[in-house]
Parts: sequence; C-alpha cells; structure tokens
Amino acid sequence: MILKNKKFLITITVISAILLLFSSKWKKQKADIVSTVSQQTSSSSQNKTKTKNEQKSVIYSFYLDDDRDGLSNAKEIIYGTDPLNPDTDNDSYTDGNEVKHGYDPLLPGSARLKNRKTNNLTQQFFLWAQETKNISEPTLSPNLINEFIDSQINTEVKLPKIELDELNILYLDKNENNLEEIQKYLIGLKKISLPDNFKNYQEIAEKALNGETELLNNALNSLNQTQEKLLNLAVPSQLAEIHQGYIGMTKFLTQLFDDLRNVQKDPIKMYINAKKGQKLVKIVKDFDNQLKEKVKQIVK
Ligand SMILES: [Ca+2]
Ligand SMILES: [Ca+2]
Ligand SMILES: [Ca+2]
Repeated sequence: MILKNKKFLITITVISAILLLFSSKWKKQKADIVSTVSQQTSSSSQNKTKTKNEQKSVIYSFYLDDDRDGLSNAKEIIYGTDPLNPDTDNDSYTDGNEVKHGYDPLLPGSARLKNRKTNNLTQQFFLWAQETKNISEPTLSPNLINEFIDSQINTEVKLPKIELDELNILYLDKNENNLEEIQKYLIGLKKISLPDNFKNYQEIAEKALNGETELLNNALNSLNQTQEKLLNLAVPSQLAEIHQGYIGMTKFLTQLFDDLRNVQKDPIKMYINAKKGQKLVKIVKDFDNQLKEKVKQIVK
C-alpha cells in the first residue's frame, strides 16, 4: 500500500491537541485559582447553617484563621502546623508570630524557618518575599509569584528517559520503504488521545485545592491508559526515537498532575508546573514536526 495522499502526512497532529490544557485559556485563568478558592471557602464560612462538607472545605483558606494565631488556615497547612492550636510547638510563641519573624513554628526555641530541611517551594517563596521584598506576611500575589519563579526557579523541562526495550519496535528491512507499517503507525498514533475528563486543568486544580481528588484521579487514570497505548503501539524502528519522546512527554505530564495531590501544602508548585506545561506544548510540537519530516524523508 502506498501513501497516495500527501495530505495524510500533514494531518498527523498527534498529541499536541491534548495539551490544550496548558493553552492560553489556562494561562489567563490560573491566576484566579487560589483567590477563587479562598473566596468560596470564606463566604461559605459566613453561613451559620453550613453542612459538614462545607465546614471541611473551609479548612483551606488564606482569609480564615480558626485558632486566631495570626497564621491563616491555608498557611497552617503549608507550614505543617495545627490549624486548631495557636502554639503548635508549645514554646509560648504563637504560630503566626513565629512565622512572621522567621522562626520555625514546629520547633521550640530559636530554630529558624530557613534552616528547615523540608522547605517546600511555597515556604521558599514566602521566605524569599520576606527576605528580599521585606513583606512580613506575604500572600499568593500573582505578580510576586511570577517574579519569584522567573528569578529563583529553573523551569526547564527535562523529559524522563524511556528505554528502547520498553517500546514495541518493528525492526524492518532497511532497504524497504515499509510504507504500510509506517502508515499503520501513524493511524494508530492519531487515534491515541486523552478522554475529555483530562482536559480541564483548572477545574482539576481547584478541586484538588479544596481537597477533592476524584477528578484528579480520573485524569491520572486516563493518562496512564494513554501511556499504555503508546507503549503497545508497534513503531517502525526509524521512528522509535521520536516515539520515545512522546512517551517521555506522557510521563512528564503524569508528574505535573501527580504534584496536584500536594497542592494544598505547596500551591506554588502548581504555578511552576503550569510554566513547565507551556514549555511542554512547544516540545511536543517539535516532536510532531520531526515526525512529519522523518516520514517525508522515508516516503520520498
Ligand atoms: Ca491559625
Ligand atoms: Ca496554629
Ligand atoms: Ca510556638
């Protein structure tokens, strides 16, 4: 069978379509996520007849401070302190007072926050804002977050390495064109995409911030299925290297989504991952172009 129609090659848009989730829509909306969630939770708290579920969701708020220790409920989760105990380490200094002055609210005495071995990115962000911006009680302001990420964080995307023996490679006679196998591969690749439940990153992130992980789990399952399909798809050896890249992309994407499991403790990571996601879109487009070029060379 011969590739009669050259247009066929142009239509192999492959996986880039599924990366809509890091498109401009997400870029515009992501800044609002944290404030939206905080507002939702703070307004529901004003309702005196709130249900148990609503009470639970109020736990994550940058505006509420249930134990009145000067540290918001959300920051208590970020620093690992007790949102219902004003002095978690029982050293007579409140959690809020300790954080404000750079002391570790989990260790009695004069241990400094910056010496914590387990500072996550959000804790690092707050420390950076305190030390270099002189903001004693920093918030998740989008401008400040961007400045922090641009000046402090390496957002380079490094795809995980996939071993060739993990792939289903067709080793074909190099003197043949093997057009039929290539066409089969391209058709198979085109069919592989992610189900719709994967595409709304904003909604998934919002739910995760509220402690609801059902959508996230569904998305990760879908992603896993996509990865399995890519691993099982028979790929002609000439195209194996590019195919490795596609699978590396799905593994990287899995990591970006998996990080949402800890989004309450480390919301800054979500912003960093969004930047990485945007870079990933470009990388996948490059793969698509490489694949088109390679197929053109073979078909010639
Ligand atoms: Ca508090
Ligand atoms: Ca507390
Ligand atoms: Ca204390």
